[in-house]
Amino acid sequence: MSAAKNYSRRACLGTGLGLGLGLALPTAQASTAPVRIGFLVKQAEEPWFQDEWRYAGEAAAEKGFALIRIGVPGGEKTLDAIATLAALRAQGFVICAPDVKLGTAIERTARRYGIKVMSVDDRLVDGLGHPIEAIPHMGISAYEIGRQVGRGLLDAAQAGGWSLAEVGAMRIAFDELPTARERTRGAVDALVEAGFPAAQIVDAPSSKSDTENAFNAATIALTKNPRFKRWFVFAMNDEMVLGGVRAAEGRGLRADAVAGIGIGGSQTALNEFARPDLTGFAGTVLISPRRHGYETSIDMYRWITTGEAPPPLTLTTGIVVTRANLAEVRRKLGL
Ligand code: FCA
Repeated sequence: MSAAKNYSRRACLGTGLGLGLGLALPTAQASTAPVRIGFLVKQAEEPWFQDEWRYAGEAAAEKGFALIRIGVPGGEKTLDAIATLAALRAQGFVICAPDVKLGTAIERTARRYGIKVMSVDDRLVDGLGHPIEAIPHMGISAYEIGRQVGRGLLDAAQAGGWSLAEVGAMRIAFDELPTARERTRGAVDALVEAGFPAAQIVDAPSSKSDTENAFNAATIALTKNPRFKRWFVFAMNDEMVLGGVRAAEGRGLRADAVAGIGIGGSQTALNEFARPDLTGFAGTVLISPRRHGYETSIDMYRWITTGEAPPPLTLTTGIVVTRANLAEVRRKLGL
């Protein structure tokens, strides 16, 4: 009884152990070796990753394992975090790494400590850039979701009565990340297949996948292409599309001249849709942080406790939503 009581609190480990590290200790099972699972994400400040952590926390509460959340903004932090997990006697972790090319180092480090690893969102690659098949992965069906973005852009143009001849399509690119490349390739293909002129697609390369860097990339692209009266904006996630939409606003282009469709549907999109004014952020493809946070954690828990490995590859789907229905669709999905 008293042992169980000792475990029934939420402990936060000191900052010496790493950034944003919180350890939720289980309320039961104090007698058996406690299961400890790490959940490492590259951009802890992004709402998508906050959501993933929240749903991983639900899995931890349900199964009674300790969840160790660590933000890993860079390569060194990532390998340090795995060492921290080993010191805490964690048996496994789920990771969205800051750079997929860390794949081999992550795999090797995890093996050295005897810790199980599975990836989420961004699939880890080896030295040749090939996916590491031995690491189970849950990601989004990037190409198909990109196509949904492309179709959503065309729908928005049609709803606004735009002539496609005056529209530039801005691809805010983060091409070093394979899932980002696939997402925007899907959007480009859907546009071109529907007859949108390829010559009107403009690349805006961004150095990071966040709003600020996308804003800078988009500002340059807009300055270089004054010939377009209206713009489509697409990218790998909501944060980057938002950067593009804000950059267009900076040049006086408002909702009647800009249609941006993101990917995510988390708080970033909810905030944008809650604004009283209509902006160029026309919609998003809602993806499931519950599947990516809760399901991966349960998969890892099962792997540790029963030896049954997660499926090698799971790709989740998305739903196109707008300002009018995002909140409702999220509610229906229990998000
Ligand atoms: C990547 C992106 C996130 C989110 C996730 C599913 O990791 O950086 O914004 O889109 O995939």
